[in-house]
Amino acid sequence: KEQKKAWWRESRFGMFIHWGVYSRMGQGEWVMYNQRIPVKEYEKLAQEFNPVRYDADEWVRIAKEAGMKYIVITAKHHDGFSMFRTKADSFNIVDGTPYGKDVMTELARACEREGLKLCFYYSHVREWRHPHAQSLEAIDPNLFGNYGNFWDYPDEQRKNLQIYLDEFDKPQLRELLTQYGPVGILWFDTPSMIRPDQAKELVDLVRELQPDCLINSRVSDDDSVDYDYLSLGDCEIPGIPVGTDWETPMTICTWWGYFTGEGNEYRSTRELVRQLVDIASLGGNYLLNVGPNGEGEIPDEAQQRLREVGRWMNVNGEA
Ligand code: FUL
Repeated sequence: KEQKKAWWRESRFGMFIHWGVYSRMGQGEWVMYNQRIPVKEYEKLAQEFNPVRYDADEWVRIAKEAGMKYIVITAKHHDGFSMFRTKADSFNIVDGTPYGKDVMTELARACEREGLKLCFYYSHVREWRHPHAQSLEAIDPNLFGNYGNFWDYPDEQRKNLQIYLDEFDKPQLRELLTQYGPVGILWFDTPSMIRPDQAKELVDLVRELQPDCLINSRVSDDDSVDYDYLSLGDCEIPGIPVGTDWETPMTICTWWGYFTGEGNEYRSTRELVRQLVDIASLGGNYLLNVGPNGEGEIPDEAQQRLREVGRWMNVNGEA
């Protein structure tokens, strides 16, 4: 178990990528929830998703030159759109868009060529498209509709998370772990509402298919579920050593998914380097996010900062 974590411990720095059909709208990955967009309406976005400027080699080059050693990309976020080839559902990049190709195949190839680990973010509980994904209301009636799709599916009592897990998570995890070669991490998000026994079913599946694949702690809130390292809260940097393997998910700007509106501030290169040093000195990993646009490009502001971080790494980073 310790052995399989060696690459991750040595890595220290990874690239997080939030990319999906929402990227076309430029309003972040929560746009469906924030605007209460009905499923039928949201599905139309896929018909216009055509990221012709996507170049996996270029993305991997950007990550590598910044000194990053692994890439965690959103295979499926809360909106339920699959950015990979899947039989579970046609709302996916291959069958549901004019682009018609599996972006993960290219990314897996490019990562392998350059020696970076490919890892998948997977939203295993929170989902706005599937009628059986629950909202927090299921555990507390005061939390009406919280983070679930209550506008299309208002009747919380009829929802049964197990159906969603069986119809989606399990077949899709199987696909993600068999279609692209070795997967570095299955980055689960977010644990709310999943029972420990249900989370264990997912963990067992990952262990069975790829015993070396790491699992982050967001798979479950329950400590009896066997994960490999702790994901801290979004953008959380601890002040003291944590005492176990941990990672900070951080955004390079205000949002995770591509955002063009007001109030999206990029962190300065100085701040990014500072965060990297703080985190590494406390023994953690720094997972820094970029949000490519609907065309498939990593925004210039992000690229420029990553180049500067890379220059700093060349001088100061460990080989
Ligand atoms: C959160 C998600 O809700 C955000 O959209 C983002 O993916 C972040 C890394 O995790 O819980």
